Amino acid sequence: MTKNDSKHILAHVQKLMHQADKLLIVVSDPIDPDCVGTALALSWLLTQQPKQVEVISLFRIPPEMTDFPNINDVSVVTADSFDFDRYNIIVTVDGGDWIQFLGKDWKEITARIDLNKMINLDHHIPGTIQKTIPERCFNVKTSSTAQLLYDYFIKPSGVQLPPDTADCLYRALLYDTRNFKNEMHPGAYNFAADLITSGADHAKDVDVNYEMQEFTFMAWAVEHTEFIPDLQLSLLVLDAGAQNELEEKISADWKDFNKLYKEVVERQIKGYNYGIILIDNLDGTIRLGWRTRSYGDHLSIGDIARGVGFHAGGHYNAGGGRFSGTIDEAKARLLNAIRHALAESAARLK
Ligand SMILES: [Mn+2]
Repeated sequence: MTKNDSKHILAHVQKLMHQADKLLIVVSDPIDPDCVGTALALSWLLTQQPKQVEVISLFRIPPEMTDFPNINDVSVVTADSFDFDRYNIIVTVDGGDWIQFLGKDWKEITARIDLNKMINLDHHIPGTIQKTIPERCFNVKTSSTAQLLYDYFIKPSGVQLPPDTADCLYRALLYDTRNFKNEMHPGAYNFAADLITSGADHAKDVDVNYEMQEFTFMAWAVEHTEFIPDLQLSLLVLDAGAQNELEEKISADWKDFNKLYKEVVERQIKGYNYGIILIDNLDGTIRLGWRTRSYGDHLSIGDIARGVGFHAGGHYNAGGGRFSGTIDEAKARLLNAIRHALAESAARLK
């Protein structure tokens, strides 16, 4: 997208929102501080104008999000019984793929929504939404979708943010950058400074603790991680047997508790630049998650995964994907492709 395209899209998207009187905002899976904070702040901004706005999630709110400011303003709904026709405009925030907003039945759901109503605001590598509605996807490489919303919508409008909305945006920024560590694109510190001026409480917002289950998961996972030094790779494979163990050790919701592992293990061990998790969804599909060290010239795990049959998206250094087939096949394909790509880049450097 050129700068000119981007300007044109922004103007188009702003006009569509301005003309609408009933707007729906949809948050993305994973339900995290950025999608929720952005959705709530956009909802606040539109309500000032004044417009009717509703924020929905088609996914359950995970336990670590239950104390997020104003989280009760997000209604959890099911797509089957939800009437999308009631709204003039539907805004999807912080995700590039339909599946992240509408779930795995997204094809059927998008077939019954008027796609001319849809807008996407995002800072990830563009995915399936961009392919369908390119003229209504406003995508900028910012620290967070929260920053995109602030820089291009809130700040230009000149309105004064209330402290609780500033907290929502500040928590989004802290989460997506892992407290100013990753994805610090231009403007991120100015954004933070403006939020503090508007009343965001840094000490409170940064005081996010992990559930005990996070530590239980990490201890178990470290023991079960394969460290493959020649591929600079740590790999955690969660097949049916591993999942049974985790269910007994933690609970049926064990998937909610891998954030600490991802942060600590996947890109912070010397020599291990790539961290990968493969989870058997037990429905013929495999879920992929990856982290790459942010600094340095590293392979794109997203490109590699797409090259061997995965659907993959997210950021260069942190993303996720899906593969149809067995977990052994997913693992073999990925490791092979990474081995090849590393050999190729080593040969290039010679
Ligand atoms: Mn984000």
